[in-house]
Amino acid sequence: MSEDPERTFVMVKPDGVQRGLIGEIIGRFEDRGLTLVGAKFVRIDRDLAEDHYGEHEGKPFFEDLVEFITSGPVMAMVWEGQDATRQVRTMMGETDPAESAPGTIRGDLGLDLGRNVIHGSDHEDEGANEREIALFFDEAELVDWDPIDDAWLYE
Ligand code: D4T
Repeated sequence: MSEDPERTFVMVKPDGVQRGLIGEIIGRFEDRGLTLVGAKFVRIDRDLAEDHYGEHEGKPFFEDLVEFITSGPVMAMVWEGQDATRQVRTMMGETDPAESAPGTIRGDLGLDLGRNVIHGSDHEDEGANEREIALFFDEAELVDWDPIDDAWLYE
């Protein structure tokens, strides 16, 4: 295991679910060497959506955002690994898929800002991980385990 493992919250949004991209996205994180420690396939209700996107309340796109994120099921996950939050954000690309580099999740799988396929906790927002993980998961729903390839992933 990494000397300094970190847990980060990731969610395949309703567009990613509807487009059948859950497997593709999970595969990218597995291939990178991150470890899945929690997963939940759920339909978010309005209260949870407003909590999750609280920082955007009052902005012009807030209503559409809440409407969209509650419009169908999402795949909520917790991934663990060295520098996991920042690495996941880099793998996701920019908020706007149109500005995202090829090779990133949004750069390969999306085109429109309002349909950007995936969410990951912001590594520049102190405490975002803990806050978002706690919104979606109880501690007992997160699984501590040791993948057999750890010794080959970390020096
Ligand atoms: P999320 O939170 O969905 O992972 O996206 P980001 O962390 O990359 O970006 P964000 O919080 O700034 O935006 C949240 C969400 O709102 C949509 N959005 C954003 C939008 O529809 N119009 C806009 O102008 C902005 C800035 C896209 C992502």
